[in-house]
Amino acid sequence: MNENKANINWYPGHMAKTKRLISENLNLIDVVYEVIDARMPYSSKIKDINNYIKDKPKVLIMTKIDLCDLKETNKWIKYYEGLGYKVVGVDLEHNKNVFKIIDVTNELMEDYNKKREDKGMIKRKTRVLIVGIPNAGKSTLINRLVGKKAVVVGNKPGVTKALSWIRINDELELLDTPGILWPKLDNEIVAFNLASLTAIKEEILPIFEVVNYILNTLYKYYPEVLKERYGIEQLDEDIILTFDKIGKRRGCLMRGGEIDYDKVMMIVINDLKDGIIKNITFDRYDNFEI
Ligand SMILES: Nc1nc2c(ncn2[C@@H]2O[C@H](COP(=O)(O)OP(=O)(O)OP(=O)(O)O)[C@@H](O)[C@H]2O)c(=O)[nH]1
Ligand SMILES: [Mg+2]
Repeated sequence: MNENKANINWYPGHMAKTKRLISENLNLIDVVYEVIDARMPYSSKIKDINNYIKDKPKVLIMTKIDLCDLKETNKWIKYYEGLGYKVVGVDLEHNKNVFKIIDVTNELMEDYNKKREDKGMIKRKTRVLIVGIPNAGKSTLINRLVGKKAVVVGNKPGVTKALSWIRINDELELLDTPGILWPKLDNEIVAFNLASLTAIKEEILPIFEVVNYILNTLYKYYPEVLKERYGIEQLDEDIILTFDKIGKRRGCLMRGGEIDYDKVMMIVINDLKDGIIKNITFDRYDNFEI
């Protein structure tokens, strides 16, 4: 893959602004929910997060468990637990394990609440900040916890535009925030994982390179998916030939019978985006140098 695709300086002003607003609100916060995508437990974790959420108690929430390869993702769960994180995996599509988060939050607040009680003070609402990369499922998580559609969600990065407080019940209040990244996407694998799994907009990286990366990654770790979905047993040395095969199989033909490559690329991108291709984890613990 092309070396100079790394070091992508893509850090829009609204992300810097969100970070500033988070810092300004930090003194109101008791607990932080750091939301990451179970299909990329390393790539989707904000690299400089400790710089601005300091030492607040944290819960690491892995969304999209229903779409991941649990065998691989479990290795990352163990890794993060080993670092001292409280990790909760959730499937927000089917509302699984969501209330485990509340139990963990209550555990984190137990000492603090006990101290208040001992001093004769009334129990205070727990205020939680939710942070994570774009499209990780932060707002969906809030809707699940509140039990109705309280905030706007969408299957593309950049849906939430402003910070907003949502009351869950008398004991819990959540601060939803827009997705953020870190200033330099200097690790090529991380950048391509983010693009492949809908955390950064398609146009940030060349779409051809992204699709090439997706096909190569599937071929390396999940060859059966390529076979089932696209009838491909082996990638061609010239990836265009593989595009041709996908195009023929999926009827992406232009007038005159030529392959419509834009359509082929969108089919692959959308198969991941829509969760049609699942049971996949692109970050491989065994191959990573952290
Ligand atoms: N299959 C599946 N889809 C999920 C899960 N969690 C979130 N999604 C989907 O992921 C997409 C993004 O959800 P949002 O809640 O809008 O993401 P966000 O983190 O708030 O994104 P921004 O506001 O853009 O930063 C939506 O299409 C959700 O339905 C999950 O656990 N499983
Ligand atoms: Mg959102």
